[in-house]
Amino acid sequence: MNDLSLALRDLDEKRVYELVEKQLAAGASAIDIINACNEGMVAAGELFSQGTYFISELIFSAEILKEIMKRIEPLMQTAPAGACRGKVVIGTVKGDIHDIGKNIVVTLLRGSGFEVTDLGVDVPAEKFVEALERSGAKVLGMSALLNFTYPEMKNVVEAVASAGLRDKVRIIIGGAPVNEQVREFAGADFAAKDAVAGVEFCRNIYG
Ligand code: B12
Repeated sequence: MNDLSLALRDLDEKRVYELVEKQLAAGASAIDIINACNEGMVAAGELFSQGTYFISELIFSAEILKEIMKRIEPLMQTAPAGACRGKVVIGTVKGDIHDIGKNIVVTLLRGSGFEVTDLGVDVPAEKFVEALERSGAKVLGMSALLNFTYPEMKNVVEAVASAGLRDKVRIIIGGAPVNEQVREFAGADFAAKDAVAGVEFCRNIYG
């Protein structure tokens, strides 16, 4: 972990903002900053599971990260305004309200020229299906950070199949604990290790 990850883990708000400015001035990209923050958030999560941090500390870590995102979001706009590379539907699955990672994916996708329907958090399967039917998107992204929401991802994949859309829509999943086993369990096409991998996947689908 670098200084920024450690300062975020320790919830040293003032130092976090100073380090973001320092690293940007030294040439770090928005993605470098996000990756460092991600490590800090995972470490804060570990302190929570060990009982050192309480929910209030997790809420505070999320507030700090949201402030950082306000600062770096403008740096994530790489496509010319008005470009449309393709459509993507995305949301955090039912039962889960974590949205910082999903919002980063949305910002990166929009910044790369994709038209994104962001359904928000705690999204039931039928809402994903409706949005796919309405938009004609070829990619569905699901975010999930809680182990117990894995069956819900599978449920969404099955709902997409029941609506007759499974061969038209590629499904990606993401969120810190998501891996190849979860992908297989859910029946998704791709498990993204981070937001950049998700955007790459969408680029490949839309050529
Ligand atoms: C901040 C936080 C919260 C905040 C969320 C605020 C918000 N608006 O999102 C609050 C305080 C509300 C919260 C609540 C809870 N949390 Co919480 N939380 C976290 C924490 C510390 C950081 C999450 C985060 O924002 N990370 C930073 C972002 C940038 O990372 P990310 O989400 O992984 O996203 C990146 C990639 O994964 C990827 N990505 C994410 N989604 C997607 C989707 C697609 C399609 C793609 C392509 C890519 C992609 O892109 C991002 C950038 O690369 C994690 C720790 C961890 N290990 O992640 C725990 C953690 C996820 N929480 C946990 C728990 C237990 C809870 C609670 C149940 C606690 C409680 N007792 O109430 C509740 C659940 C509420 C609910 N029903 O959802 C556990 C989950 C354990 C598990 N695996 O099941 C964790 C792992 C902490 C821990 N170690 O115990 N939490």
